[in-house]
Amino acid sequence: MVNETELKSLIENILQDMVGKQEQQPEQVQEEVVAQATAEATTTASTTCTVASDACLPDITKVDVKTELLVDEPYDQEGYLQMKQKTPARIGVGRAGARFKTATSVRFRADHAAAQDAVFSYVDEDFVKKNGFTAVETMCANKDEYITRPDFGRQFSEEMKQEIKAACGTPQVQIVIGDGLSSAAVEANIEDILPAIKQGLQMHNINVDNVLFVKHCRVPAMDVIGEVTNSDVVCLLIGERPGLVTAESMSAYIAYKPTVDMPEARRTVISNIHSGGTTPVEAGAHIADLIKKMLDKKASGLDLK
Ligand code: B12
Repeated sequence: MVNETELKSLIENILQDMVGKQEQQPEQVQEEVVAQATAEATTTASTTCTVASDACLPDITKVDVKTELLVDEPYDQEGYLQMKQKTPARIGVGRAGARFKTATSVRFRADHAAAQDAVFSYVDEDFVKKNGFTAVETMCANKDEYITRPDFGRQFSEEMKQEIKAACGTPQVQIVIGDGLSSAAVEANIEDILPAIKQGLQMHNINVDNVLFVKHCRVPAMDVIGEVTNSDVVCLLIGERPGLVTAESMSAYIAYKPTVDMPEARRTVISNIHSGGTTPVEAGAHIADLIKKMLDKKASGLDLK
C-alpha cells in the first residue's frame, strides 16, 4: 500500500514530468513514452513473469462456496463455516471497502455466464441420438423466438403431431424430455433420472417405450402430446430457468390425461432436481411412485391431494 506522503510525491513527479515535456514536440513525447513502456515491460517480463504457452487459470466455479469464508478476522469462524454449510447462498463473502472482494465479484460473473450458456445453448444432438430418443420440435424457429414467444414453445405443427403419434402410439405413460430453459440440466441429469423412473415403473408393471425429446420446449407442450398420444399420464422432464446457485436444475411436470388449456393446477411439479438438490436418482424413484398414484387415483395436481 502507498501511504499519503508517497502518493503526494508520486503525483508531484508526474506533474513535473508533464510540465517539462510541454516544451517538446508531441511526437517526441510519444516516442519517449513508448520506449520507456517497452523497456519496463521487457524488464518486468524477464525478471518476474514466466509465461507458459499452455498455462490455464483455475476454474473459479469449481470452488465450493460452502467452505470458502472470505470474511477477514471473523468473530466466530467455526460458527460461520457451519452456517455456510447449510446454504449455497453468498454469505460470509466479506468486503473490500464498500465493494465485493475480487473473488466474489468474479465468481458472480462466472455463475451468471454459466446460467446464460445453459439457456442459450442446445442439447447436443449426439446426446439425443445416443440415448435413442425420438427428436421433435415445437413451432419456434430458433432460441430468440423461443425466448420471446413462449406461445410457440407450446405448439407443434401438424407434421410434428403426426410424427409424435407415429413414434409413440398410445402408451399408458409417456415420458417427454424438454430442453426448456437449461440444456445443461438435461445433459447433467437425464442419464441418471430416466433409468430410476423406468425401474420404479417396472416394479408396478408399467413399461416406458419411446421417450420423446422436444427442442424449444415450454411446459404446456406436454398437453399437446397428451392429446395426440391419448396417454393416461404424461411426465415432462425439463430444464428449469437457471439461477446463480446452479445452472443444472431440472423439474418434472406430471399430469393425468393433460389437455390443451387445462388449468396449471392439474400439474404436479417436482423441482430442484440436481446433484446439490434432490438428486436425479432419488427424484426418479419418487416420480415413479407419483405416476403410479396418479394412475390409481385418475388425478394429478391439486386433484390428487
Ligand atoms: C419461472 C417460474 C414461474 C413463472 C413462470 C413463467 C415463466 N416461464 O417465466 C411464474 C412467475 C408465472 C410462476 C408462477 C408460479 N409459481 Co413458479 N416457478 C418458476 C421457476 C423459478 C422456474 C420454472 C421454470 O423454469 N420452468 C421451465 C420453463 C421452460 O417453463 P415454461 O413453460 O416457460 O413456464 C411454465 C412453468 O414454469 C409453469 N410453472 C411455474 N411455476 C409453477 C408452479 C406450479 C405449481 C405449476 C403447476 C406450474 C408452474 O408455468 C409456466 C407457464 O406455463 C420455478 C423454480 C424452479 N426451481 O423450478 C418456480 C416454481 C415451479 N413455482 C412455484 C410456485 C409455487 C408458483 C406459483 C403457484 C406461485 C403462486 N403462489 O402464485 C405460481 C403458479 C404458476 C402457474 N403456472 O400456475 C414452485 C412450485 C412448488 C411445487 N413443487 O409445487 C416453484 C418450484 C418455486 C418454489 N421453489 O417454490 N413461476
